Amino acid sequence: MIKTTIADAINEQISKEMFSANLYLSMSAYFQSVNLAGFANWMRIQVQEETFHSMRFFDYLLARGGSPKISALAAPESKWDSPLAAFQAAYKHEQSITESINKLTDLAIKESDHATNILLQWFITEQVEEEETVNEIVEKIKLIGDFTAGIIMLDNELKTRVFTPPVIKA
Ligand code: OFO
Repeated sequence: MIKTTIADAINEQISKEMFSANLYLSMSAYFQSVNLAGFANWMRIQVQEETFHSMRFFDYLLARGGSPKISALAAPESKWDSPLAAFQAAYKHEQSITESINKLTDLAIKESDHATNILLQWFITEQVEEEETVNEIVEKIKLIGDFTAGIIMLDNELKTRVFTPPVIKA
């Protein structure tokens, strides 16, 4: 049976992952509204990634005899000044999620909850990838600058992203 302190922290993380999904869905709508269907597609796939993350915590909590609690979520922003501003906001958000995962890991170590610590190792690695991927796009947009054809080329590249459920090793 999982300790209440850990269960509460995991429930908070479930909400954060669900908020991430909503934030990226909102960004997807923004990109569609400025006719960047590839950027919009990339964000939609990100929604699936975040839903996967929240469900991983949800299922883990159930497996440990805890009770997932679904909380009300704040509304995400719905407008950004530019594709760069949106991706910079996504990068900043991912950094905050990394910090949250790190704090959760500190707690699991403090409470000697080895099983939760093992689960969190996957998320620690995943956050390295999340930050890297988003930052790569931020840097590409910066390189492109005002070159409209470059944005269209990047849009075409982002259009190809598909959701591949991560392979979880036992
Ligand atoms: Fe769940 O990694 Fe992004 O937020």
